[in-house]
Amino acid sequence: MFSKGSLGRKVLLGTALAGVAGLGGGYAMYQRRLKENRSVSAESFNAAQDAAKLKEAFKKLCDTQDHPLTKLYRYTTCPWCGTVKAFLDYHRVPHECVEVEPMFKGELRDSQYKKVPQLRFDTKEGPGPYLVDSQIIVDTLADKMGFAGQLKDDEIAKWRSWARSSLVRFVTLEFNRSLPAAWSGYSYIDSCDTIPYVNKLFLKVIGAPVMYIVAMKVTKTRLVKDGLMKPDDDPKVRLHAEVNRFTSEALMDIKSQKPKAFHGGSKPDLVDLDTYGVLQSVRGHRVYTEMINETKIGPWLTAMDTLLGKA
Ligand SMILES: N[C@@H](CCC(=O)N[C@@H](CS)C(=O)NCC(=O)O)C(=O)O
Repeated sequence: MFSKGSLGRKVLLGTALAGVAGLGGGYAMYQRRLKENRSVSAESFNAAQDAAKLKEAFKKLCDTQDHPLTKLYRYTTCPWCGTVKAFLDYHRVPHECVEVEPMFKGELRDSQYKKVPQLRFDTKEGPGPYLVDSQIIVDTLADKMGFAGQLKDDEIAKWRSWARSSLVRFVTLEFNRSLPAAWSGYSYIDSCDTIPYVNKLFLKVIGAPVMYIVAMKVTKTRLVKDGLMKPDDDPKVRLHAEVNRFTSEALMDIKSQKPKAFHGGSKPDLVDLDTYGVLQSVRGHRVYTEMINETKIGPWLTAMDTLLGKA
């Protein structure tokens, strides 16, 4: 098509080289990040916090006058962050969300633990102790707030584990099903005033291809290996089937075989909060709209929205 040495050929070659360099750079960054993320475990980081200050914070979590200045460090599109946000919103725990810029994570510079979600219980005097990892956060707060019984229930554990592993993976795969889809997934960042434009662009150029590759090579491979999908399955069809399974099985009263408003019965329990939280990671996105229009989840989502102050 292009003659040897022509401008078209040079541009094509230049573009291909830039693409390979970009992907190579993205992969190197991804590997470095994985290493950094694994350098401190959530358990050891939590254990190193000031226990007396944490105890004090837990005592006053919902105190309308004297509560800690609780900060939730999160990515809007992180499903695990969604589970913490849902818990805090439902239980009216006063908090402020800090949107972490996903490329350089400058907002986490004071924390040695590099994943989100993280809670920090600040006081008027200054920064306070952290509690990190979504399951540890939700379980710890549930225990402190009088819901320890739910943590011992096998049926609740089964559906929470489904929400936190299978559902998260199906949502991630459908969200990043193609390169343009992965790119569009970062559009939420455009409305974050705290994130500089250059970071936003960098995030899309490097982050979207990396997320696409991770979804195809890691998330899909695990789902296939665990027997949850076949290699040729359409991710959207599988996601919708899982969501419908939630409505027909988790929202069904086992004894009476009648549908119930929430897994928890007349009010949500940790299954409802975790599942809702995971799905909030795609709120406002095509994936969310299609789920509402093409599955049976709509009425439950609307009921949850009302209780969590989103309606
Ligand atoms: N088990 C952790 C998983 C948290 C997690 O992997 N969060 C992702 C965002 S969805 C993260 O922070 N990844 C590290 C990164 O972005 O560098 C939890 O439940 O909190």
